Amino acid sequence: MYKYLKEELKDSIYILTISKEKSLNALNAELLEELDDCFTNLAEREDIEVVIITGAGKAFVAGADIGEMSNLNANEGYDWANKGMQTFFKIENLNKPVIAAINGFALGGGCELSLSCDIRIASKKAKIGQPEVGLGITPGFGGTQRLPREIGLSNAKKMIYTAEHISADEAYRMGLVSEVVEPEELMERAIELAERIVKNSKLAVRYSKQAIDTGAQTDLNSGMDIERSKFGLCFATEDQKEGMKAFLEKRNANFTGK
Ligand code: CO8
Repeated sequence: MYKYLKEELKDSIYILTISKEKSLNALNAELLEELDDCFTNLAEREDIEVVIITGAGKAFVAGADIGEMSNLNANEGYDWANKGMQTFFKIENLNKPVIAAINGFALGGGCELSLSCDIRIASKKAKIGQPEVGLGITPGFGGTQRLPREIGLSNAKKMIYTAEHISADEAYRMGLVSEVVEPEELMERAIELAERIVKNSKLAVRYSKQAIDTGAQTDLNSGMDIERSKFGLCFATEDQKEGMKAFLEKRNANFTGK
């Protein structure tokens, strides 16, 4: 049981709602600690295949807690950034896909949280931005690194230097989110995507995630090496045998994740 995280399990889909509505789900130390603990536990949960993160109320996450950060010295600022980065690495490297269902404000650390997820979809009401320079700081939970990797240097620099909030449609045009839906359809759509993922081989999805994420940090030839090795590993799994047999027998596959 967490103070700021609501958990819900729908078959093998785990829905995490960040619930600190009074401060628009701003990430304070306690909430960040809970997130860290939650994702440590999720890594062990073989019964869970996909994770969805959303926020309660009108925000996904309106950033790191500004009140808490306001009196930090340089060393403490470094440590705070480091703490958030470690947690977001846990999310990024989780052994199952994570979908960010961006329901409202995703600012600063909130945008960065969504960037550590595999897939981002947004409600039409979402407002996304990196407002840090307006507070006299840089993004510190991965924004200067993950954002340009997602939307290119120019778009990322525009967002970070101007500190402006962009609309969900603008985020879609930039490739920051993959889909924009009506607010009331957001969770339904996130669950639908998760269900589609669950239908496939858990192992093949996991290997794909590892290949994409590791490959994204390397050159094309090294990336191809990673792909070749993951592809080879698939042929040592029961899921590969079952997936191909099912196709040839014209039936749905019954994957076991082995
Ligand atoms: N931190 C703390 N409290 C917050 C935050 C926040 N990030 N965002 C909102 N709140 C609080 C408000 O202070 C307010 O509290 P109260 O009711 O006690 O006055 C409550 O939430 C509701 O907010 P508003 O009244 O402002 O609601 P509005 O609808 O008028 O405005 C906004 C919504 C536009 C989202 C506005 O609240 C806002 O601009 N919030 C700040 C957004 C922001 O700048 N986020 C970036 C923070 S910096 C960051 O995330 C850096 C990450 C890396 C850290 C690295 C560490 C070194």
